[in-house]
Amino acid sequence: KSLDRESAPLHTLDVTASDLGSPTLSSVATVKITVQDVNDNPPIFVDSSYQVSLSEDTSAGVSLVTVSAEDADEGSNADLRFSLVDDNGYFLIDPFTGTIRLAKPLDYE
Ligand SMILES: [Ca+2]
Ligand SMILES: [Ca+2]
Ligand SMILES: [Ca+2]
Repeated sequence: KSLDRESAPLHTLDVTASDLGSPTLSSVATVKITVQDVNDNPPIFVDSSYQVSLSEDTSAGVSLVTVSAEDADEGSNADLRFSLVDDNGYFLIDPFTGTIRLAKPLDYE
């Protein structure tokens, strides 16, 4: 059946060889099977939405919120970078930490 590294990264099989003599003689060997990762899981945000409220006199550079995501794969298949989808110039996101900062002053009006 199908393998899934995320649920079972290692399988161990014991294999017996038996002869047909009398008495029957046998021995056992162990086969260890390591399942290598493929990128079959997308990153999942810890929270699906975040809400921030700030006044228009907030200084540029202030940290507003830090988003966080997890990925069940391993190695580069789980190495995440954050970016803004609709970049209107007001906000910056740190690609490594997920911290969103105000890039320039806001104007409520
Ligand atoms: Ca999998
Ligand atoms: Ca992944
Ligand atoms: Ca995987």
